[in-house]
Amino acid sequence: MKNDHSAVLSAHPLDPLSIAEIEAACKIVRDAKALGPRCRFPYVYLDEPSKSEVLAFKPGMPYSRKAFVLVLDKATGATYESLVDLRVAEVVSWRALDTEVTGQAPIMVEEFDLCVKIVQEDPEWRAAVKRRGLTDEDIANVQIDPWSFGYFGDEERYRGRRLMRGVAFYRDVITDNGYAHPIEGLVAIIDLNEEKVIDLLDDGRNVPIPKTKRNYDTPSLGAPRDGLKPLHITQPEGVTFSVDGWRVSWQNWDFRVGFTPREGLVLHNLSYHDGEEVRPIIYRASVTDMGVPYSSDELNHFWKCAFDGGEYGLGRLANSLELGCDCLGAIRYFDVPAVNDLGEAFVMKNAICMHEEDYGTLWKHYEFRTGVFEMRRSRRLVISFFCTVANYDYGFFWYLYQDGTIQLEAKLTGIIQTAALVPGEVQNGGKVAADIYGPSHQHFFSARLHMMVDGEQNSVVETDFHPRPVGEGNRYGNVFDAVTTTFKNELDACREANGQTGRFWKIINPNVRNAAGNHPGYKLVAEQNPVMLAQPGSYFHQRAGFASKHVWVTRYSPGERYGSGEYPNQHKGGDGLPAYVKQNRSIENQDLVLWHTFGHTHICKPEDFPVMPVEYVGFKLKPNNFFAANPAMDLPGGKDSKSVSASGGSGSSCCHSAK
Ligand code: ABN
Ligand code: CU
Repeated sequence: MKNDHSAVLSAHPLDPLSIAEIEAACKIVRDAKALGPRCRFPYVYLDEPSKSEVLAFKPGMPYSRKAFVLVLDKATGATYESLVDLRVAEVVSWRALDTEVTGQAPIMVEEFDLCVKIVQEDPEWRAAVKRRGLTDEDIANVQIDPWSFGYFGDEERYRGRRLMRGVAFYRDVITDNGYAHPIEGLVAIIDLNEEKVIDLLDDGRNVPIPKTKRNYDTPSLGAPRDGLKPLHITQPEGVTFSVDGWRVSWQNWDFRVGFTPREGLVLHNLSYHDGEEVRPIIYRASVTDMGVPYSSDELNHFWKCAFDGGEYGLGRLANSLELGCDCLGAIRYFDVPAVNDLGEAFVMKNAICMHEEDYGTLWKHYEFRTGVFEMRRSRRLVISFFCTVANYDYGFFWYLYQDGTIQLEAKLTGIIQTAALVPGEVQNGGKVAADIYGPSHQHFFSARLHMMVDGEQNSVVETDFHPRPVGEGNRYGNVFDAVTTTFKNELDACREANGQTGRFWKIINPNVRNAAGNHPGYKLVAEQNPVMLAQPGSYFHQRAGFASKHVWVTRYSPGERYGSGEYPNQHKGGDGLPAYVKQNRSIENQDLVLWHTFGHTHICKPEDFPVMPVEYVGFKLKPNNFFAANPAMDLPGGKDSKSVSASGGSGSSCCHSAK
């Protein structure tokens, strides 16, 4: 590799771009393409090197270092994908997108503010809110939610434009919770590049604005309940994990932490030290999008179908946990280098949080005949981040356990989208207060698991349980059979969960056998499996096609990265998983990606308001024929267990930093 550019500060090909690399990438593109002042940088991230390069890498070896830079010229609406080779400080590829086909670049943070200004200044919109009883002074406090436009056919006046919808909420003072005061029946359609409202949709009903305050900031909540005694979690001897740059080792696990603006946290090269062997399990794991289609026919809501990953960016909107952490114990934070819309690098302080947690019983037995009593406590490593996408807050928590289990838990909290009740009308949603309801909706997460169980060639099998008919071999009617099929091609593997047959899926390595003669594998334990309720022909169904199945399996192809496709913003639909599997490639004994859709159908209720308690959704991957025995038999027990000690005494404070 020639000309090692001074900006390159990484130690491994998968390290996220450093601050210097981000700055260099933006400058190289800006200079090479003479970008004007209205050019923006919706994406700047590591262009991950090929899998073969990563797997062949050994410390000290040269490796490639490229940045993917998406440029949006607000003056013309032109959008360009570029690749910058940081080693030679050159733009090595530059391609204009036909955004009517590809979809628009994701919504940028500056467009959140821009949308408020554009709408608040629009004379027609001002007149419309005044008809609903607001004054000029009130308007400065009105909250405008910056909604992705969606797609509802090729209407001529919308074609080729970068659009957004603005929905309004009254606030008496700027710090009020606007979601308690929805302004119904009024939607502004904004051209973000022309910076103007191009359509104002007003149902003319002038529905009264709910005015009861439902604030949740500490002063508004008043005196808290009392009686809670301190609960301390301490690790007086320090933490069990070790961190080297972006690499983490803990209790036989080994992986690298990554982070992208769209997906947020990524786990790379997840492997397990099994005796002398380092056994790969997952090459790359992430949540590639989260789509939320709403169930409503109302003007303010019928078009709502947010892709919080692909349209907004789960990583880009990550919380900095500087202000107080969400986790207890000895925390190790990762600061994540990031970039703003102008191409200026900054550090997302404490964006990723990692710590250990006690998790109760791992294994236990009391041998009543001999009095032998053994139990081992379970501990898990938690790697997480939280993001806020306007009203909702999502936590993404990866857990690794000592028994080889891998888990992803998404935590859904924040504030529901609200609507004002029209007196005397029945609405499609759940009432949360006397004059407010929450339109029903679904949350669909698309996890992408590039599997590598004991090697690069894997297969996926599906098992259903069937009760065996009474007869020979089942005289008493108690026998059931497990029927297992191996998926051959991609179109065979677009599957739905089936509670009645107890269906499950395993990723196996058909080229290896364990001591019992079985192929080592990991079982996908699917937990929350809503199905897409929007009609198959609907725009929502087309645009969030990934949500029509719970499991998809694709042959690995580096360009197939997101369940909902590359650019869901204003995309007409059909991209992502439904397009990938149309190729119907062979998936038996191949380099495979397992995709899992999971989520939650949300019928709102008063308990969700003003801020909803966390709803947990996710999945597990459990070793199945992978280990020769319970891999946690060697855990220390009794007094040596190093596990939590409970006491009634006082302890030291929680939430301190791990070194
Ligand atoms: N949570 C989706 C969203 C984005 C922008 C504005 C409102 C809601
Ligand atoms: Cu919800």
